[in-house]
Amino acid sequence: MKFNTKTIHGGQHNIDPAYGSVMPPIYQTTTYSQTTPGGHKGFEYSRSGNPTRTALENALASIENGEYGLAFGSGLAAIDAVLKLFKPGDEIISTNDLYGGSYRLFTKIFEGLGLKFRFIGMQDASRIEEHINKNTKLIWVETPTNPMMNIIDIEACSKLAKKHKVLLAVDNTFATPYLQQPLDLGADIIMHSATKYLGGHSDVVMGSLVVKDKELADRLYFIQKASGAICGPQDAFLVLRGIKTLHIRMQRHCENGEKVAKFLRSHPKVDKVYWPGFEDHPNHAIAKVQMKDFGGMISFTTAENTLESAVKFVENLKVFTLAESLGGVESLAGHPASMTHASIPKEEREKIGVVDSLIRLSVGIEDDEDLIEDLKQALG
Ligand code: P1T
Repeated sequence: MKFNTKTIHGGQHNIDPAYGSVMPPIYQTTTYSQTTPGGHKGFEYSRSGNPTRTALENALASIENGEYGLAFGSGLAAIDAVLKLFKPGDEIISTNDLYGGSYRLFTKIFEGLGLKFRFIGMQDASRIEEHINKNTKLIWVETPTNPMMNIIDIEACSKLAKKHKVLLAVDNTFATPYLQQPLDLGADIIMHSATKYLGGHSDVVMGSLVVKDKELADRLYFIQKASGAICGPQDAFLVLRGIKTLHIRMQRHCENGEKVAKFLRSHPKVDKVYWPGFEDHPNHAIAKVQMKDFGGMISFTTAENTLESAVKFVENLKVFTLAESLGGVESLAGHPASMTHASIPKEEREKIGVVDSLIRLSVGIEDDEDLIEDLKQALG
């Protein structure tokens, strides 16, 4: 089955044997009756399993070319489950350019529990190997990175991970399986903030994991059940519905993203524009091979290069909404230094380019002329 068909039908077999409803029912239930202890129809308690969640988890596995999907109450809850695979003393190598909340979870929670993190630039994958030692258990990749839009070579990371027998996890939130399929490139775990493009309508907070390996899936399922950070059935339904239009939404996000990136680059009040579709983007060659298109996420700095100019710009927007998050049908603008990446110390974030004049855009699927007109008036 091709991707555009999988988004609609993938993993959805015999979803409602009772009445044949085309969408799975929302099983808003805590528990399931048993005829005798253990005599149930596959579900006993909704933390360990719920049919609406299962329908979503099967769809997630299908669109990522995986075998097993797991849905959680947020993207961070999904990352938390991955980190619980490890024990004190284990080391994790992570990209140094990543969502601020992931960085906060790594450094403020899991470092305290004895895991050790090394944050490094991964744009040149050959530099990762020198950080691997006998304690290394996981390489954590986010690509494109949030918010600097760096591209990391997943296949090169996977070769290193296999050589050293460590796991490779890819946060696929920005790209989505429409643009890149990390399991096919050798990754072991795909993580999503399903809050973003998978849900697609800014009405759900959710996270997911997809894997191919049965033993890894069993360990993650045990953590999901034992720690309990699951999503509810109503949210599972909404994300399942979102996934059905993922391919057409992504196509438009990419088209609008390209127009906005080119417009920004030509504007005198804009300094740098970060978007992997530009031929002179340092990782454009990898993006071209690894991704189907370049996405609708763009970051840029103002020509004035001051906090005030960035704040003034976001305050002047009318069609774009100033808000955290991304990946919904509506266009959003964010100021990473004070919003999504405020939990990264200033010296650390400035080293990777998250300066006070940086603005991040999640380009939505509105009419591109209205979006460009809005940016023009706000810059003016
Ligand atoms: O917000 P939550 O669903 O818990 O997902 C966390 C997360 C993980 N990974 C990436 C790449 C993310 O972008 C996020 C959440 N990001 C935002 C809220 C944001 O505005 O960047």
